[in-house]
Amino acid sequence: MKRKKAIIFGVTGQDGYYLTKLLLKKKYTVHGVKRRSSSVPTNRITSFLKQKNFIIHYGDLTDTAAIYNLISKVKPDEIYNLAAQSHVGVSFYTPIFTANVNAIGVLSILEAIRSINKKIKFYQAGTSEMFGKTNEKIQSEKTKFNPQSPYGAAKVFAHQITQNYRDAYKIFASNGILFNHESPFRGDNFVTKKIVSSLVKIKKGTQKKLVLGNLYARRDWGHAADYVEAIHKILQQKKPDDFVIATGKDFTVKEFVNKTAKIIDLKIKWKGKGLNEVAIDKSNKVIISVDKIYFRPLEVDYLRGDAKKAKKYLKWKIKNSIDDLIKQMVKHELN
Ligand code: NAP
Ligand code: G4F
Repeated sequence: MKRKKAIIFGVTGQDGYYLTKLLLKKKYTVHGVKRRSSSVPTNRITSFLKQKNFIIHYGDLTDTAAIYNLISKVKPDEIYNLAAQSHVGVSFYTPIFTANVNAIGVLSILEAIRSINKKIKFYQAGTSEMFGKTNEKIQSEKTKFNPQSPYGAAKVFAHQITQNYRDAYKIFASNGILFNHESPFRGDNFVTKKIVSSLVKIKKGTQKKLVLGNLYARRDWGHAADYVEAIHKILQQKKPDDFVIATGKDFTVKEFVNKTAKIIDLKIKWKGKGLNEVAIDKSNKVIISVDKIYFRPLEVDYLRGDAKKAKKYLKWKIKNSIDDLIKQMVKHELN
């Protein structure tokens, strides 16, 4: 059988690593797109670089001509757009860059598909941040969007333009609406990675303190390896559609800290309130504190997803619990 060809924009990121691994296992030829950088951007994907069915190209979502030329040259069956300025907090400092990449970049891919070959299937990496400030305790495909950041607003544009191109030009274009997903390969400045990495170092005695922002935000945290399986299944459906991918369980940042501390057997006790809240160790030393520098101008207080539709139509299953996730992240940090 002929190998399928996929382009992955955002191949050097967390999900790029897991999706490449999955597609190579499924006998795809994978064309990954990396940006030029002054440091090595391919750290996560070094294990794939020598495989003959993995080909890396330079590109950038802000370069419409480069996107067009790449899609014309590769002639893929499927395109997965995972590329984004993906940090919500940073999007308040770089709102125009965030919109250019996360919104206009998506339109550039869709325009290229429209003019090169409407049969190319397209996946857009949407996010629970699009729900933003919501009154619904659990969010599904039917929940209204109310984004609270430049990141979330740009992703709403991307989601809706993907639907427009699907309806107007009959392109197989689908959106995932993925809730937070983490892994040992998570970027260093996301809260789960920061917590696990810091607490492991504190336990080893190589770091003194962990400083966090809002301890009371609630998130629905899953494992990236499980979520890329859903991403792939979304493009294998008979018809293009949109799917929420989530665990349905939510925890506060503080609960995530407590779970991690328990797993690495670090005894902590919380005291104080607000910006003065701290966690102390058994010798009364402050090892966790709060600083408003990590608070955002607007916060999304809680996110918890309803993935019933994905479970029913994609037959998607969660393999890793939050405890499995933390244990894997801890093991990776210890190594
Ligand atoms: P990530 O680790 O931050 O990876 C983002 C990728 O996008 C990296 O490969 C990055 O390249 C690339 N990128 C950034 N700007 C680009 C540009 N201008 N042109 C081309 N590529 C660019 O993010 P992730 O966690 O894997 O998430 C993947 C996608 O899912 C993102 O679109 C994110 O917004 C979305 N999402 C993530 C989650 C989550 O919880 N992880 C949840 C919902 C949706 P560099 O390596 O060079 O920076
Ligand atoms: O880990 P976070 O930065 O992830 P956030 O903002 O939820 O965004 C992630 O998930 C989205 C899906 O819902 C993705 F679309 C997005 O690309 C990204 O992957 O922050 C989680 C929570 C926030 O409420 C934040 O305010 O943790 C809180 N937090 C508290 N202290 C902190 C910190 N976040 C970070 N990054 N660093 C802190 O020190």
